[in-house]
Amino acid sequence: MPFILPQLPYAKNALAPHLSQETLEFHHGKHHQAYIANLNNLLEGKPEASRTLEEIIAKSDGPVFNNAAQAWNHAFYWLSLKPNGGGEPTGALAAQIARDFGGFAKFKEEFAQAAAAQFGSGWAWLVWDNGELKIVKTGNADLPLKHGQTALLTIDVWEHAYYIDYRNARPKYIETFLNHLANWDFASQNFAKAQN
Ligand code: MN3
Repeated sequence: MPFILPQLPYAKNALAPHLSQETLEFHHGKHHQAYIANLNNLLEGKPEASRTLEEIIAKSDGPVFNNAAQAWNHAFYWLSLKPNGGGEPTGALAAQIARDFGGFAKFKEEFAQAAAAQFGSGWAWLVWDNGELKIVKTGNADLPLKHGQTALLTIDVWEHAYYIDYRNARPKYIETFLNHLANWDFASQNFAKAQN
């Protein structure tokens, strides 16, 4: 059964004006779609084709890893965004952020810094790692799963994620993600699952 492009959890214009319909059409409809198509082509007729994305990511490298990881990363990224997102988490995740970063303002600052400092293409993540929250950045297709960490929230900082709407202004895109798009409900669900 070939891998299928997951549907966006909102309409293509639902994140405007922060991320335009055009960005979502290209980013989801072309870039994410291409990773899925490449992965299906690479795995055609091979035993890995029946494995889960996570299993393939754990055991592969090279082009198979790159396309499988990007398929996973993008599915996770779409869920890390929501219309009228941003703001602050509540409950257990908020308490843990206070414990591990010294407050949400500090978290926000460190997250924005990591996302801006990722040289070239990649991702910034909030992860659960060995009983503590951390902010990590990964290059190209690399992801927390490959390093024994549990992803809670991510921002895609490949240029294709923001160039249509923000041109070269990555910090502005990151600020907008934190203030208007970040899906803290999703991050809290991931945090709760990681506790079990
Ligand atoms: Mn992308």
